[in-house]
Amino acid sequence: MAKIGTTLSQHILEAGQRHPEVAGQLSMLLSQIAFAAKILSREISRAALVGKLGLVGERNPTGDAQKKLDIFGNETVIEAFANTGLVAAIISEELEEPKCIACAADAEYVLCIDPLDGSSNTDINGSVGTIFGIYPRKSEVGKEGEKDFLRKGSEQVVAGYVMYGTSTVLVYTIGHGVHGFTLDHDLGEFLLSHENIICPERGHTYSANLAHYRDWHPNIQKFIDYMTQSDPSTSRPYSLRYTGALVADLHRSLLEGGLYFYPADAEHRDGKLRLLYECAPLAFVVEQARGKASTGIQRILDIQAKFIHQRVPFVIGSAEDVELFEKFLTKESP
Ligand code: FDP
Repeated sequence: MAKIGTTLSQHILEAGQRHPEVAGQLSMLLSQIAFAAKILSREISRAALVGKLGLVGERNPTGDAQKKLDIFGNETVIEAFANTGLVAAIISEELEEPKCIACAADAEYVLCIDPLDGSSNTDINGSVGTIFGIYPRKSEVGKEGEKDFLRKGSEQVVAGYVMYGTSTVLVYTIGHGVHGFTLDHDLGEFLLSHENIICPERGHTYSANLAHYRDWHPNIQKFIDYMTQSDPSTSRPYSLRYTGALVADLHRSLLEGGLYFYPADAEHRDGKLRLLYECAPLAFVVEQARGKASTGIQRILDIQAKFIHQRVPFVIGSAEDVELFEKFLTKESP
């Protein structure tokens, strides 16, 4: 058992000794994620002082207005990996096409990343995050590209997120439990603060954008009506907690139980969230912590991606809460 305060590097090293199949390059990959996260943490916290708040005036490949910090986050991640030879290609919310890394033609992995999740929160000093998922590379040398990413989330070997909130927390899984590290800014190190996170079987909060209530499937409306009725024996009514940043809302559900959902609505016919760099990595983390993640009908990690910026309806969190959402959606409501 590692001790609270163990550095991330030490923890990864020990995990590699216990699980040799994930040793070696994977620990270096996580170290680079942590390196990029430290730079982002610093820049997010001083963005208002160095002219990094606000919009760029462009839209990203899936149509979202880009913030200056979105661009900075994307450049930071790419630079963190550009000269390492660790990943052959990267897809990101901010990149139209996969970015092939020239010096890493024979790298063993590919990276899916949302450098700055919840960027609408940047200008109000709200929480934001980074989400990442790493897959073994599939393509032959020189043929890396989209095909490396069109696969199931269950093939991920590492996934996690960083939450830039009142503190900066990095949470990761290599398929053997979920562990959280808090950044000690003075030491410049991520230190173990949440060992072996287990998501409670059920919670008492839900996170969703209720502005879309009238557009949701009637069964989802019934779910909300049920969750907000009073019945102390089932912890109801559930309280609404919605920060506008998936990572922050998910972090709460992971630690305290509850669920987050973003279903299809009139504006988002396939849901809003992106399968490869938002839903699948978080699904891997939550399942490793004994929670669940689905579209409401299908397990997220079983979905075969069809294109890199694919969107899916999404529900994630405590196993019993997610199962209840699924039951309502499929009309087996109590
Ligand atoms: P954002 O667009 O600000 O990056 O797609 C990501 C996301 O934020 C999630 O982090 C967040 O939960 C959701 O979208 C917020 O969307 P709404 O503003 O439509 O509620």
